[in-house]
This record gives sequence, C-alpha cells and structure tokens, in this order.
Amino acid sequence: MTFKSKTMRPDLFQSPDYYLLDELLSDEHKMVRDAARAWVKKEVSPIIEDFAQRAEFPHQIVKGLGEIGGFGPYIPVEYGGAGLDQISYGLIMQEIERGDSGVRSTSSVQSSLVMYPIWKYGNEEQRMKYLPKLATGEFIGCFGLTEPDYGSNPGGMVTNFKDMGDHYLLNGAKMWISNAPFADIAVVWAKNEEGRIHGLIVERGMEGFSTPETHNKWSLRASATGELIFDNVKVPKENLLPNKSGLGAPLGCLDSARYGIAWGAIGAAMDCYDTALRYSKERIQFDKPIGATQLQQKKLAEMITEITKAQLLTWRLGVLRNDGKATTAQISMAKRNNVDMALTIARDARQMLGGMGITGEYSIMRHMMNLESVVTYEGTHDIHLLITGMDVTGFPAFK
Ligand code: TGC
Ligand code: FAD
Repeated sequence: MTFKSKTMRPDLFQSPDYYLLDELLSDEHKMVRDAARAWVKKEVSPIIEDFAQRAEFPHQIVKGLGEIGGFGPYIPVEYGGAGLDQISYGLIMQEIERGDSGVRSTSSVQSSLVMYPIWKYGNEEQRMKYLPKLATGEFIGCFGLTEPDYGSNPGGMVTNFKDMGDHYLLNGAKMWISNAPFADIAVVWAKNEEGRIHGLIVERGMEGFSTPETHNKWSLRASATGELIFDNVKVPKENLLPNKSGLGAPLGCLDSARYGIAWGAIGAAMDCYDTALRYSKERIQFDKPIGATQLQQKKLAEMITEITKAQLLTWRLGVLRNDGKATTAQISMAKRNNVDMALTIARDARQMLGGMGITGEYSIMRHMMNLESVVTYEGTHDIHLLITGMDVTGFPAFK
C-alpha cells in the first residue's frame, strides 16, 4: 500500500487511448512512458496533495525525477541526459503532469530552460561542469527571463551586465521564477552595454545574489516560485554562454519547454477525465449513476474528444520535432490549444464531482488551479494566439 496522503484517495488512474495511439508508439516510447507512469503513481500521487496544501516543494522526488529521465530526456547521454527522442520527452512530461503541473514545471525548467541552453549555447567546459549534475538532480537550476515590468515583452528587459575586465558586474531583478528559492544555478538573461541579450550562469553563493520566495499562490503550490535579485553580482567571464545571443536565444529554449507543456497538459486533462468518469459511474442521484444522465455524458464525450484531438496534434508535433521541422508557431498552437483544453476539462470535471470536487480528496481542483499558471507562463494564451495570427498573416500585432 503506497497511499500515505492524509487527504487524497489512492491513485486509480487508467489512461484513455480512444484512437489506439499506442500503435503509433515504439516499444521504447511505451517503456519510457510506463516507467514514468509507475513512478508517478508510487512517488507523486501519494504525497502531492499534502505538499500542495502546505505550499511546499517535495524535495524527496528530485532523485527519482532524474532516474525516470525527467531531467534532460533528450540531452545526449555523454552529458548525463537520457538521449531520448522528442516523443519520449513528451510522454514523460505527460505522465509527470498527470501527477502535478508543479512537478512537471520543475522538470521542464531543469530540462528545457537550464540544460538546453547550456547544451546548445554553452561551451564544452560548461556542458561538462553542469549537465551531468543537473541530469541527476544533484544541481537544480532555474531560468530568469521575466522581469517585474517585462513579462510578455521580455525584449524590453532592464537587467544588465558590464564588462569589468576580469569579470562581469550584473544588476537587476527577475520575477516569477520557478525553482528560484532553492536553485543551485540560474540561467539569467541580461543585456550587455550595447543592449544585446546574453545568457549568464549565476551560482548560488555569489555575493549580491538573492532568491526571495513568492508566497500566497493559489496555483502551482507544490512548485517553489521566487525572485532573482542581482545587486552588483560579480559573474566570472567563463559563465557567459558564448554560442548564441539576442532574444532568439531565450525564445529558442521556450520552444522546447512549450512543446513539453503541450504534452504535459494532456496528462492533467487525462487525470481529470479519468477521475470524473469513474465518479460518474459510482455516484448515484435520483436512483441512477450520474453518468447515466445526458448532461454528464455530454461533458465526458466532449472531454474524450478534445483529449484525443490534442493527443493527435501533439504526437504529430513530436514527429515534426524529431525530423527538425517543427516551427515556433506550430509549437505555440499546441501549447495554447492543449492547455486551454485541459483547463476546460478540469473545470467541467470539477463540476461533475459536485461538492466533492472542491476537496483535496480528488486531484481535479489542484489540476484546475495549477493550469491557471500553465495557461499564463511560457507565453500567455493571448500571446500564443497572436503568434498564430502573425504566422498566418505576416503582421505582428504585439506592438
Ligand atoms: P521578435 O522580434 O519576434 O523576435 C526577436 C528575435 O528572436 C527571434 N526568434 C526566435 N529565435 C529562436 N527561436 C524562437 N522561437 C524565436 N522566436 C523569435 C526572431 O527571429 C528575432 O531575431 P532577430 O535576429 O531578428 O533579432 O520578438 P518580440 O520582441 O516581437 O516578441 C515576440 C513574442 C511576443 C512572441 C515573444 O516575446 C514571446 O514569446 N513572449 C512571451 C514571453 C514568454 O513566453 N515568457 C516565458 C518566460 S519563461 C517561463 O514562463 C517559464 S515557466 C516554466 C515552468 O515553470 O514550467
Ligand atoms: P503581462 O505580460 O503583463 O500580461 C498581462 C495580460 O496582458 C495577459 O493577459 C497578456 O496576455 C496580455 N497582453 C500582454 N501583451 C499583450 C499584447 N501585445 N496584446 C494583447 N494582450 C497582451 N518566467 C521566467 O522567466 N522563468 C520562470 O521560471 C517562470 N516561472 C513562472 C511560474 C509561475 C507560477 C508563473 C505564474 C509565471 C512564471 N514565469 C516565469 C513568468 C511568466 O512567463 C509570465 O507571467 C508570463 O510570460 C506573462 O507575463 P506577465 O505575468 O508579466 O503578464
């Protein structure tokens, strides 16, 4: 018996696969997916509700996340990553977010926003120094792009560094940073004296660097969020990522993270659907299961239809990414569609459980609250709509 939570019921999850999508997966995909699924059932489901209620990050899962390939699934094995393809990466994110979006956040940030830029934009010395430790979870990283006055418009950032000859001097502040309160390193985006954006690796313990925690969140409560404050931080010159600069560098990382979120959101939606379906067969009102009523069947039928459409969209995107053909706009469409789909399903599923839906005995309300962050971070729902709009018309409507 692995059920240890004081509040949540045992995890009885059964994955919906209405269009037999398993037939599109290789044996390796299924093995990776099943290992992640079993780990979530054993290590995340029994504890996550309590940690979310207490607004605490469950540090004990970090090692296991590394073991299932949750840190750098597609990073080459020579750097400690799992060397998997993009579909395996997506399936891992789906399974982790089936457990909790906050846990998937930790995995996304570490993999796509910290390991990815070090791998892609760093030099060999930086790769060897950081990637193996990030892959096991010995180091936890965070990604500082958003600032108090520059969220959707990160190109306006004011965090900056000056060349002092033997080091850089970093000043400014980042806000809403996942993992910040306990991260060992931060990949920070800042402007040089010419206004060009570069990535710098800032390490905990550097003088003038602090990471105050952001409290009072109603969402992603099991994920730690904080600020990054740089007050004349001396950053060694060897900590600058040398191989890419400009806003395109952080946006390139976001492509990878948004792709993972598109898969992750399906996991949250599947968990809500599966819970509501089971409840609808067990809950008797007016002498029959609520699942035998047309109104509840309408909700369930729409849920499984939308999940199936999202699964197909995302699987195809994975194939395109494996072939190196997926565009930023295609990724953006999948992130926007799937998170919106998951949020709608969570809201409907919550209603299907009546009063029980608002309690921590079931995962639905936690997913619903979490998804309010997921629909906002990595580009808001509206920003992704504008990215699609720009892609099809050629006119950027942001400015
Ligand atoms: P724009 O002029 O369009 O582009 C600036 C430069 O970047 C290039 N570029 C890309 N390069 C690589 N990959 C991409 N995906 C790229 N997209 C654009 C572009 O070609 C250009 O290059 P160059 O050489 O011409 O300078 O930029 P813009 O300032 O107009 O902004 C466009 C916009 C609004 C789409 C972009 O700023 C945006 O996506 N905003 C949303 C911000 C966002 O998503 N922030 C996320 C922060 S991180 C986070 O939320 C983590 S949560 C993690 C978790 O907990 O899971
Ligand atoms: P704003 O940009 O101020 O947007 C406010 C509203 O205006 C939104 O509805 C938006 O869609 C709309 N809007 C903005 N511009 C336009 C426009 N041109 N046209 C029409 N509407 C527009 N950031 C990081 O760098 N690293 C992290 O690890 C990270 N983790 C996060 C974790 C959590 C829990 C949260 C909530 C956020 C996190 N973020 C992180 C920040 C996140 O990426 C930003 O919150 C997001 O990009 C939106 O920025 P903002 O909150 O400043 O909203």
